[in-house]
Amino acid sequence: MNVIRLLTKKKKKLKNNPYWKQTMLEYFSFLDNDRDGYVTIEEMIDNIKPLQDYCLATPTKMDRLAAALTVFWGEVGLKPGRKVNKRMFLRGLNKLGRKELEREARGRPTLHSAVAHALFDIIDQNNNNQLTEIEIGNWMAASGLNPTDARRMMEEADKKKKGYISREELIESEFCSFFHPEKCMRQLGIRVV
Ligand SMILES: [Ca+2]
Ligand SMILES: [Ca+2]
Repeated sequence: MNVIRLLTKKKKKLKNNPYWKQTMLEYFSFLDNDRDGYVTIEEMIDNIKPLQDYCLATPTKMDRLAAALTVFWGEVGLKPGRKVNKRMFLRGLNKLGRKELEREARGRPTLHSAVAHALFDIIDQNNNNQLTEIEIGNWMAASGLNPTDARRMMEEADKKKKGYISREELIESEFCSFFHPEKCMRQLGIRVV
């Protein structure tokens, strides 16, 4: 393998993108609800429980999300009963990212899209395929975030100013934050080198 090829390969690693790394470490802290320095799949499933009340999600919707999360995070290394620290978390997401980008490039459904679809169905309380600011606010409150940030998220994701976020927009913006840090950075006005 020549040097140029090596460099290109190295550059593609998500782990080497400081913006991605920081975002994912913040996400880790957010997921590590009991603050013990580890995340587990059990903790992830626990974290989504408030959605049932805040978004009036049916048990079917909840089960679908739990199942999609189990597959997605399973590939990151979060198997039942296994504790994952920050380093393992980043390494696993980096590895999954490579596979997900391959699936995306081949036009195959990503594991991430299964999670995003299930999440969309939960946030979309009245099942009309549109996420309003109120529905997004409920989701944020269920996740322990400030529901007033719903407006900011609407402004970022609702590009055509329709007054709602579509399924495609949610999936795209979520996938982007996980596996296309360069796109996200550009959207946020951060210069990509
Ligand atoms: Ca924990
Ligand atoms: Ca709706």
